[in-house]
Amino acid sequence: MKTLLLTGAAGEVGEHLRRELAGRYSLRLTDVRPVGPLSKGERFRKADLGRWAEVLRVSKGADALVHMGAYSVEGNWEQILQANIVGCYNVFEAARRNGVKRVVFASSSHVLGFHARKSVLDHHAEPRPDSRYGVSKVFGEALARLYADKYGLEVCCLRIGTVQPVPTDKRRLSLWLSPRDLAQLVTIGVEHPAIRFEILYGVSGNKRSFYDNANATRLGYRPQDNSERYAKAVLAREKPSPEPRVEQYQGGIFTVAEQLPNPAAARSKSRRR
Ligand code: 15L
Repeated sequence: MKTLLLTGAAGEVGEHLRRELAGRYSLRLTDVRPVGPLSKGERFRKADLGRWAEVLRVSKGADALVHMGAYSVEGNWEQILQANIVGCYNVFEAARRNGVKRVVFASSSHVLGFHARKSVLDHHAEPRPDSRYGVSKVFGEALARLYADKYGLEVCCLRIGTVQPVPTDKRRLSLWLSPRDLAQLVTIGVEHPAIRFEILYGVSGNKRSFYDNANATRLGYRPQDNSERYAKAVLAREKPSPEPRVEQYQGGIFTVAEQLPNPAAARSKSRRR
């Protein structure tokens, strides 16, 4: 059984992954916060991704790194810098130094947030980040590319939409990723023999998707869920934003996050990863 290091294990996405991947991998969990009760096959080691020595230590001996840990909403520059720029660098560099060949990197739909909602984007789309958070994920993808080209790391970047048990608003009907579809994508990222550097969209098979996810289909992704079954209920309670940019762009509230008294409120109903 392969050993995976899961960063960000205490976050919402981490919790879903732990449940979905249980029994299929030996899971080494890490986070700055404590995780919920451990199951069989799980082990926890606390680490701050901004601290090099800690990242080097927890990643030793893993077969693959599943890097979900991040400041996962818009934040101030210091927060983003530490968790998502320094932290991400530490993870890739630790993979290289420890000889961990495979990395699954949680990128985000927010690398593309200033594309219009009516666009359908494939994996060659030009990055148009909607926030400092989105910029940090573009940085992560660039780092992934560098480590793949220069050091032969095998990296699968998942541009994750919103991981939730069910989609909660109109924008997320286009971005929803069910926990079991997330697990399928992570498994492809860990197992697929042909991965060198790939960008896949982390969304379910949503009818209203913002994306053409042909690259994921090519690697065998067959989503089991589609947000459409929730569309009627979601649209019935949807209240459009008075701010036109929120409605116009794929990034929604992230496109105006700096104007909010608390930018982290741009997470809107979704918890930190
Ligand atoms: C993300 O990338 C965030 O990590 C998550 O907290 C949600 O806010 C999500 O995007 C979203 O846009 O719904």
